[in-house]
Amino acid sequence: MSERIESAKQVLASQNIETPSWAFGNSGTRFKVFAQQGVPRDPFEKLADAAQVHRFTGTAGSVALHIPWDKVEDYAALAAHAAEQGVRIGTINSNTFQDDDFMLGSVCHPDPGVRRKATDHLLECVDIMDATGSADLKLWFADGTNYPGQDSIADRQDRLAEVLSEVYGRLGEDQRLLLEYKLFEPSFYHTDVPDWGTAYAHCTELGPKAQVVIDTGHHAPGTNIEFIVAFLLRQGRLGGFDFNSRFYADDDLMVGSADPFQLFRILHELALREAIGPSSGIAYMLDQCHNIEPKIPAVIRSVMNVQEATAKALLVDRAALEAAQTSGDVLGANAVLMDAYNTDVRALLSDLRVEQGLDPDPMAAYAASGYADDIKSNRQGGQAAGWGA
Ligand code: RM4
Ligand code: MN
Repeated sequence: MSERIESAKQVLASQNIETPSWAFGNSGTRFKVFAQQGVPRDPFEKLADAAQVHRFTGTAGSVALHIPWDKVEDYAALAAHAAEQGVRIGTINSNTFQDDDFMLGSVCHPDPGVRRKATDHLLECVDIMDATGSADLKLWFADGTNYPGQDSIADRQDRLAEVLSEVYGRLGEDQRLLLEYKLFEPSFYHTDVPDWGTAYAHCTELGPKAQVVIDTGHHAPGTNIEFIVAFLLRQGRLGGFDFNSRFYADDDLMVGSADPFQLFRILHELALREAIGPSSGIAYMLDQCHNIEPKIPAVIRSVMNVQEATAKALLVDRAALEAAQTSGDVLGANAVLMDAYNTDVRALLSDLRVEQGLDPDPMAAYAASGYADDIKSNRQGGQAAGWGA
């Protein structure tokens, strides 16, 4: 056991969990956005807040941007600002869901002019990646239809493939295209990239730099997400995660809050294949928004939830599991997994933080830092950042 604890700590020390810039801005439901005090007014302030998460957890060293929400004049200056704060700019997320022209879709739109506009936006995102040094372009499309007969489902697949291939061709040597899928919303009859199979098929057609992203909130209830993880890992097509928690749909709440056991099961598949550290090439990202809870501590808590699930997954006694599996010991195999899940890993993680020169309790350390009060008093005036819908 102590050997497993030591090697778990090593992996945990190398883990990076990317935070989303939009988690720090105001957000809400379609009913109401409850504005919070001290919210960032621009991407520079979002990066400063994200840096706090890294400061207290030591594991959130990169921050995803969303374009145009995080549009700035000078991306090199933004990257330099990130570095000054101790973080770096990670994935660039595209946004083809908020322009009036995209009412009937973006990359799948029947009008080639609208598709051109959407494609140009995606190409602009790659330009931004060049300026920020980002490796990943993350694509999520709100495309789909609401009514049978509204558009040709098959033609829309062709249009999608054509745009993806143009964007793929623009990627640099070390850049990747991460394709996200989502079952429904904002379209409810059909979605153009509804599931992992569709995303996988398009990625395979494109080439090795195209990979699938699993957003944990984008499935039908009851979907076995760990199966998708295992399948994509085996095929070398798992590009990353957008972690969050769902209870009904795409809730985007704190990862590991409603179903920590699901998060553990996902991380178990990854631990089995040594796919947790940065050398795995899998981007571990959060895609969350914090509507009623304070944002920075919510992101800190989320990072800690991922760390706890990871630690438990790393503690699985793999030799005992394999022995039980090969001998057909159903209950024994299940017990090995549950033993790890039921282990209290909080002390292990506190020890690791102390070894890393961090406070053992990131939530308390952040609360004591005074940062929350500082931003409340310093960020007066201006327009608080939000989803800009
Ligand atoms: C989408 C999708 C994308 C994210 C936006 C904010 O539902 O999950 O990853 O960029 O929301
Ligand atoms: Mn997402």
